Amino acid sequence: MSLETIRVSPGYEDVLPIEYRDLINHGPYGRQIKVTEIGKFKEIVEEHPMCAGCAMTLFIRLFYMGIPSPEHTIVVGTAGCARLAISQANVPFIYGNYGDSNATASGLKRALDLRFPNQYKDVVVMAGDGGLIDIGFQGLMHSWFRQEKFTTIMLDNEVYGNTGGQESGMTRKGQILKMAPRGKKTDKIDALALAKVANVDYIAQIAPTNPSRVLRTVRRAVLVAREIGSTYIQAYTSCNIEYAIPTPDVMKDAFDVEKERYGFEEIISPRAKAFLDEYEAKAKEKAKANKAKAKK
Ligand SMILES: Cc1ncc(C[n+]2csc(CCOP(=O)(O)OP(=O)(O)O)c2C)c(N)n1
Ligand code: SF4
Repeated sequence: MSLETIRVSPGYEDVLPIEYRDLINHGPYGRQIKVTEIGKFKEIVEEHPMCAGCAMTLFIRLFYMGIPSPEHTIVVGTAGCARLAISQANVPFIYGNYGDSNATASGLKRALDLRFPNQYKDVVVMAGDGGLIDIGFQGLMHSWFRQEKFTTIMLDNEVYGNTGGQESGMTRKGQILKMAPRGKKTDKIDALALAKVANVDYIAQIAPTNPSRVLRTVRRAVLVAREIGSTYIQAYTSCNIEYAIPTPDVMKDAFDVEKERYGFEEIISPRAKAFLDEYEAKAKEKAKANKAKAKK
């Protein structure tokens, strides 16, 4: 996709649904969105069949606001709850087999680099904890060891939500679930430590309690993957159904879990840090200049 493929051919404006015209005229393409603009632009995901109040949908919505170039991004997903929303988004989506996401993304990213040598194309894997740390573990680790230049986002709801509550490697020890009635016997896998061992260039742990921070984290991860190497975001996105969290308490749970054991953390390699410092300083200068220009 590119801005040119999204734009309506002259003469066809009237026959396209208003939603599409809105997307072109008021969508987030070609510019950087701020959280404070919610309600004033056409979002990339507007409808989805996920459970009401699911924190994963909040994260996904914010993700699409954070990616630096939605018009040049492809998301790779797999079986699991997230794909119900990701497949409705106005950003191309590839549905890898359950467990194949990081292998699919590796091939895709390499092919895109060959096909579009003068245009960056961002690839992001967004999948559940089961899809990445259990069945997708081998593909995940090897993509990191090979330093493939794409971002992996684990939507860590600490359960197989989509299939009704089996334990995953990311479920905590002792946790009782519908399909783990005796409680999980082993510890939650430390996926952040695995990413460190594999020298992933940008690693972040986050809960969706601070929307601006989610946008910045997503942006940083995608930019580092674009220029430097593999990046990984592990996002706590509770499953209110399988963990029986009453809908009004979903955000309270996110704040509580963040405070207890899921605090915001960024681990950035020296080369990624040097890149981000320069990129963000330039972006700040540009924003300042634009503001001064607008005042005149
Ligand atoms: C090869 C294969 N095995 C099993 C399944 C069945 N399946 C679909 S979704 C899912 C679990 C999803 O859990 P997770 O990846 O943690 O995502 P969540 O639904 O919790 O977001 C399973 C086992 C499948 N689709 N393909
Ligand atoms: S089952 Fe859980 S993770 Fe899946 S959509 Fe429902 S609340 Fe969200």
